[in-house]
Amino acid sequence: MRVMSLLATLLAVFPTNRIAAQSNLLHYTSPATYFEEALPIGNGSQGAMVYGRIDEERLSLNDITLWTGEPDREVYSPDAYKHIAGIREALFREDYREADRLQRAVQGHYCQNYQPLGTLTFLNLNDNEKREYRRELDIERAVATVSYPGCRREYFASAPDSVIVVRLLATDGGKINERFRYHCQLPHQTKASAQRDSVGELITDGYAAWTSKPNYVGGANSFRYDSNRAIHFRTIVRLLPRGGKIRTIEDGGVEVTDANEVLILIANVTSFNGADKDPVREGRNYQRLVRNRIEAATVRSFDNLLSRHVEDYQQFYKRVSLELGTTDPAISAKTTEQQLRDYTDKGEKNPDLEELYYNYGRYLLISCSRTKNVPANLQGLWNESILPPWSSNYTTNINAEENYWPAEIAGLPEIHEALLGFIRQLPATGEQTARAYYGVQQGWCLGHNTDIWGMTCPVGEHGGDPSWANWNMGGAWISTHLWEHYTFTMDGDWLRSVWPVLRGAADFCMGWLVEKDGYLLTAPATSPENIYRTPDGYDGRTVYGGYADLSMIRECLMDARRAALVLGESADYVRRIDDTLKRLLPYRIGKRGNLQEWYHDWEDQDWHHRHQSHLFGLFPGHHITVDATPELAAACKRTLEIKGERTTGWSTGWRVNLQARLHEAETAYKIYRVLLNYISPDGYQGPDKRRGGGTYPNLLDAHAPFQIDGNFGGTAGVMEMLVQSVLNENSSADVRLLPALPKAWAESGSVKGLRARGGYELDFAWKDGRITALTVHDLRPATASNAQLTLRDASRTWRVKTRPGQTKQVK
Ligand code: FUC
Repeated sequence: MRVMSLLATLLAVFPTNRIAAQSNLLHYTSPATYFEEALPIGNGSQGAMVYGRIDEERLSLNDITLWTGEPDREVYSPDAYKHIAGIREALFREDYREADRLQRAVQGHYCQNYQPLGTLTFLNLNDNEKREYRRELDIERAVATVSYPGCRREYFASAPDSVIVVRLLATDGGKINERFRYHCQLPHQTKASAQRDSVGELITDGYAAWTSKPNYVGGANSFRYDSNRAIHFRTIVRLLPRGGKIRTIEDGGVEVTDANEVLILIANVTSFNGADKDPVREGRNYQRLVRNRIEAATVRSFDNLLSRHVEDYQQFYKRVSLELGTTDPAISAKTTEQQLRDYTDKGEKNPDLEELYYNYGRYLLISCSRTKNVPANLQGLWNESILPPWSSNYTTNINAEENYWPAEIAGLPEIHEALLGFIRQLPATGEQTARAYYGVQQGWCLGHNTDIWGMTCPVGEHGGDPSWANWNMGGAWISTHLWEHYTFTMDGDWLRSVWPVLRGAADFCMGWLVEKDGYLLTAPATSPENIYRTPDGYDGRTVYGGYADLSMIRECLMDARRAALVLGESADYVRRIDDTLKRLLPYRIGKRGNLQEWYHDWEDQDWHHRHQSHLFGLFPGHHITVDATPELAAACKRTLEIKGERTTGWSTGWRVNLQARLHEAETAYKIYRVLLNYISPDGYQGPDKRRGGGTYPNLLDAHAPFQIDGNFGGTAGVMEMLVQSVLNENSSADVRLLPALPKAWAESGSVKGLRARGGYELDFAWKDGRITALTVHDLRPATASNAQLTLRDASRTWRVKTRPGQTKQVK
């Protein structure tokens, strides 16, 4: 956005203090009616959805550690493993009905629910005009603003000061007159106070249910409350007016009148103290902590809080910048929502919007993933419901992992840490699950869901559909993140620290495989959440030799093998893995030319099913590639053709990555555009409503409903189109530049700060699809030895020798 005339247009449209580039700004001309229009802010632990309403503002608040439940200590079905032999027998005599029936015995309890914290509303006592209304989210600074005649409001969530900050500033000679109230759906008490016309507070104490079930089983009736159990919290909303008066009002609120400015500080702390700690008896001293945070933030000025926040946020956000082309200023001048509509309906060319969606994924991840051992959940951290869809939990057959696909490539390894730390805890319950449910004596495993308590058992409570409930490859899948983190950072000390976890995941896989017809395979197996149709017309779930399991096991074992070599683990162990890999049932290509999902070449009940887990080896795995296994890559391509284009948000995001790995530039781009399809807010019922997978007006991903995984899948997909990398066994790295650059972005573009496996950061620019400038930064630990890096684009190859700390311009 360097063109002068464009700048002039922007100035006219946004006469604010500063102008964010279009690829860093969401902007609207009306307040949010629905959640899917509101703007998310977050400091990685606390977050808010900002509606930006004039008459009654609504700020929905969250704390990423507020969940129902308690530590997961009891094994729900201790004898479940006894049923495995019977299921296997049923399968091997091809009695799939019986296998499906018996699978229900191998199920445990459901996971807990992520909970909303509360809502701060402020009722405007002025009769403000509604003209010239603007609502923006500047993702370069992580600040939301709302302005209308008489008032300007700013909102941000500060990580260094652990508070959400809102400032209401009277403009145009007006005054602030507002009534503040706090609402909470959980058992709670709110106390309002006001002192000496200078400070008011709303203090809320509350607690979550000690147990609950997901919306699709127990619903609201499953919630059990006991004030002596479960996660407790205290929220303090401190109101600091400048000028005017402050007083409490009858119904528990605080009123500010005739103020020139009101600074609002919001802090919350829960008693959650780790997955294995009782949140009451061993909980955090949340009441003291929250008081300290509020007092410490109060000492700072708004400007100081803001500058500390921006500096902190930008240390992550500014690591990457991306230019894919220039948008017509007439298009940029439209609101983000209108741009999204026109992009969808008119097929408008809008590289700034494409960059914005990409950048938004980085913004969202930084904003929701900075809590030790508590990763971004199904909605990041933004949730208003006590019964959120799928509990807003961690679903491990795609969603939890997809959230972190962009982390390493976008230069956010610290942000990945929330998930990596969480994975480290899983063996604590996962070893029990391996023994009790599967009779596997070594290693650990993880089922379909997990929660803040790190539960690992298969869900379903003996009534869940085996297509999702019985899947047990969560450990194999999620552990690949450990190796990925190593390949990007080359931090051997770190790898050693997680080795028992990675090895445990691999050990479970090796203990779970059985031999049939001379090959190792899993039995029982399911393929997330797909259903096959046998030649005699049975629609079944349970199989032997499912290829999704095999692809995840293959990848997990390959990672464990590489890690064992790096760490100098015993040769016997490496040999055992090698032997297992050799005997794994090989992939097969079905009669449609597709990569087979089932042992037999059966029909799918629905060929357009959203899951594509058997393509795991192509992405996020690495063992199917266009160069090394071209037939399998072609079968993956065919599978995706059969599946078609219309699917859920997360599935669309995944497909961008899959197509990028296939080097199918135009298809990857087309699917990225499908991901950016305009979808109406769920509550909107007008005749022109749009439903399905895509993107809501606030650019959050529509499954639908809202799930954040599609945002992260899309962000990862853009990077996968621009750079792909592998770490070779001899520690050299191969980087493919512009492996799937579509025509729409080919003319000219640049990217700064993407990371490559082997421990590198890359800056490069292109013209007409060819690299014109390339810089490599060697980020490996200082102790690493010199390394060899090979980079290539469609027409050239560069070989670079580097040492740690070095920056090289490649000619
Ligand atoms: C998996 C998916 C669903 C949804 C849920 C949270 O079960 O199959 O589509 O995303 O997770």
